[in-house]
Amino acid sequence: LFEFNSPYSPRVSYHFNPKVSNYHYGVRHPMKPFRLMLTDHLVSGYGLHKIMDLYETRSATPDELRKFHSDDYVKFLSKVTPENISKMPRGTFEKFNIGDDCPIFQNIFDYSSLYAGASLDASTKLINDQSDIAINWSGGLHHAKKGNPSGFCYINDIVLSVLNLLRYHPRVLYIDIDLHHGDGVQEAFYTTDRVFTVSFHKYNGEFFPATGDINEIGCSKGKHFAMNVPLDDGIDDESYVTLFKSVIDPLITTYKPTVIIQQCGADSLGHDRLGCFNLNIKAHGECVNFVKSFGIPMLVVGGGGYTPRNVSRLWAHETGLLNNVLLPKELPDGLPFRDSFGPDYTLYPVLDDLFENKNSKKYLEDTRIRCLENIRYLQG
Ligand code: TV7
Ligand code: ZN
Repeated sequence: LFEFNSPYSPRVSYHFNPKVSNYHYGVRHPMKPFRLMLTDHLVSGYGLHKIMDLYETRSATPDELRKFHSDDYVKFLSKVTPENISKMPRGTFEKFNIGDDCPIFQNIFDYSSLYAGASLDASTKLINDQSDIAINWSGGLHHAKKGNPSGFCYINDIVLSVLNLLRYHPRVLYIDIDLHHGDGVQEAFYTTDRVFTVSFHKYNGEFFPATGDINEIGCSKGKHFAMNVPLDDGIDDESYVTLFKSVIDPLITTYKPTVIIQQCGADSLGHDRLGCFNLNIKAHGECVNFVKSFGIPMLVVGGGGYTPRNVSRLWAHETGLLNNVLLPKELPDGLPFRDSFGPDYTLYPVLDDLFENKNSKKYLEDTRIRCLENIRYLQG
């Protein structure tokens, strides 16, 4: 492995459970937990498992889920099956937002408890100072609400982890680079100054979940402790990374978080099945590496990502970066599912130029200035 020079050599823990990749949302559903298996194969194929602490994770308990989610929702999720859903009281579908986005599939509660348990384990490693960076690629399901699932997310593992971290950390910074707005996390901490949430996402007032306007900045004690960076189709590497760094640098320096959670949704990459941005793997990774460079304890989670081969490429690359390793473009020998990575069979295929960049220089500059103004309020 080629280690690059860095003044910071974090202790990295990797939290995974091979079982999570076996659940199915349904044949036509874009969310494929199978992408996690591809990711784990790339990570171990490149030998990264030898330089990190590996933890096979446990399920979160119903009591742990209830730290954020309502009693009746946790009970519903633990009881519901594809067979009994039709026999539930009238109004159940509507009440719990069940439908195409959030279907009831086999063992849905085991799936949700597993990815949530992994994020909880990872956050506990940070609290106990047993690692500097804890990774859970199966987590990052940022849309789930207190009383219902939303946008492919059933349990909000991020909110649960933030609540866990808040027991010991005075200030938590949440950074979300998924294509979609991190609405569930923003909503949960909208009125507190102990959690700063910032989300970069596609926004036009309609695109799911239709929130994340630049004017959403938090309220009461939380006013100025939420930030939204709405973007249009086709944003490219240079504009995204420049904007990201120019906002995150003063934000970290001013807010002085004691711990950072970064959601690394891979649907902001070019060529994503549900996406409309033009980011390449290295640009997305540069955002993660930039946050790492501050040397603050980090919980790193996954999120969206609907072209499985690119999701796994991205998260393997980012696992490398977090370990001060730049993975070579040649895929490891004997990689299971090698066929998935054709026709180029490399780690860094070109993913740009599908969408015209609709973010003008002027729009990006205005957005940057609005964000910096929001940060200035923190100093007062
Ligand atoms: C974190 N976009 C989650 C992102 C959640 C996005 C949506 C779909 C979709 C669902 C399918 C499907 C799809 C081709 C794409 C308004 C609707 C339109 C359902 C068909 N194909 C994350 C959620 C988003 C389900 N939802 O941030 C089964 O696209 O736009 C919507 C809502 C109503 C419901 N219909 C879509 O990345 C993990 N859903 C095919 C089969
Ligand atoms: Zn998304």
